[in-house]
Amino acid sequence: MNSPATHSTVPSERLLARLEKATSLCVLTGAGISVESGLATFRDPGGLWEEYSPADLANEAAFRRDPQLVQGWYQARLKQALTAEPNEGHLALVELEKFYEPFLLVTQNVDTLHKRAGSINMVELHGNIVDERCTDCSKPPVDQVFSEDGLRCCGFCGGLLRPGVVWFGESLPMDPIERATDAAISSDVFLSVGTSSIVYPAAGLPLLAKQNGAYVVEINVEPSALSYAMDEVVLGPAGDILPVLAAHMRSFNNREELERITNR
Ligand code: BV8
Ligand code: ZN
Repeated sequence: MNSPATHSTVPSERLLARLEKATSLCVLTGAGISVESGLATFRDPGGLWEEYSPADLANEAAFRRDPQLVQGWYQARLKQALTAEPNEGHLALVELEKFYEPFLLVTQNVDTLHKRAGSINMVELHGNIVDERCTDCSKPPVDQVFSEDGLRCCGFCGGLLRPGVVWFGESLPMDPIERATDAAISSDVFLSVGTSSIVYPAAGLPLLAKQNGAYVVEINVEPSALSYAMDEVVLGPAGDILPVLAAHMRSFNNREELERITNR
C-alpha cells in the first residue's frame, strides 16, 4: 500500500526535484483547468450538469429523444467556449512542454482552449465541441442548413448534425487513447489537473502511470476520487500552481544552459 499522498497548497521540493530529473512528462486535464477562463465544470455546483444528468444530454439516446435540447446545449457551450480565452494554467503547460521529450498533454476537455493556447503534443480524448458531423453521412457541415423545426442539418444529405464529442457509452477514438496510454506508461512524472477523476477510461491513466513507476501528482482545488492513489496532492487553482512549475523549470533550464556554456 503506498504511503498516503502528501497534501499541500504548494508544490513540494520532492516534486520539483522529480521534474528536474524527468525526461518524460504526461499531463491529464479536465474541466477544472478551464474554470479560470470562465467556463463551468461538469459536476461542481453551478456546473454544466447541475440541472441535468449526463444521461439527459451527453449520449446518443438523449440526442435521438430530444435533438433540439442536445443540439441547443452544445451550441450554447460552443458560444461560451469560443468567447473564452486560455488562462495562465493553459499557457504554463505550453511552456512546460518545451522542457520534456517525450511530452503529451491528454485533455478530457472539448473546449479547444489547449489548442488555442499553443499546446502541440496533445490529444483530445473526448473530441471537441467545434467539429460537427452528420449522423448519416458523417461529413462535416459545409453551410448552415436547418430543418423547419430549426434543427441543424447536413447540407449534403439532410441528416441531423451532432457535435464531434465522445458521448457516454461511445468508445473513445483509438489513436488518442493509445497515445495517452503509452505516454502514461512511459512517464517519469504524471500530472492530473482539474479533474474529478470519475470518467473512465481517462481516469485510469494516472493509475497506469503509477503502476509503471511515475511520480503522480494531482492539482485540484479539492480532493478527487483518486487523491488516495496520488504521490502528492497540491490543493489550489491550476492557474496558480502550474505557472510555479513552469517558472521553476525555466530557471532550472537556464542554470543548466549557463553551466553548459561555462564548462565548454
Ligand atoms: C467508454 C464529452 C466504453 C461530452 C464526456 C470503465 C471503463 C470504461 C467505461 C466506463 C467505466 N466505468 C464507467 C464507464 C462508462 C463511462 C463513465 O466513465 N461513466 C462515469 C460517469 C462513471 N465512460 C464512458 O462512457 C466512456 N466510453 O468507455 O465506452 C465502450 C467500449 C466499447 C464499446 C462501446 C463503449 C466515454 C466517456 C466520455 C464521455 N464524454 N465529455 C461533453 O463534454 O458533453 S465526459 C465529461 O466528463 C467531460 O469530457 C469531462 O471532461 C469529463 C470528466 O469531467 P471533469 O473534466 O473531471 O470535470 P468535473 O466537473 O467532473 O470535475 C472538475 C474538477 O475540477 C473538480 O474536481 C474540481 O474540484 C476541479 N476544479 C475546479 N476549479 C478548478 C479545479 N481544479 C483546478 N483548478 C481550478 N481552478
Ligand atoms: Zn449528411
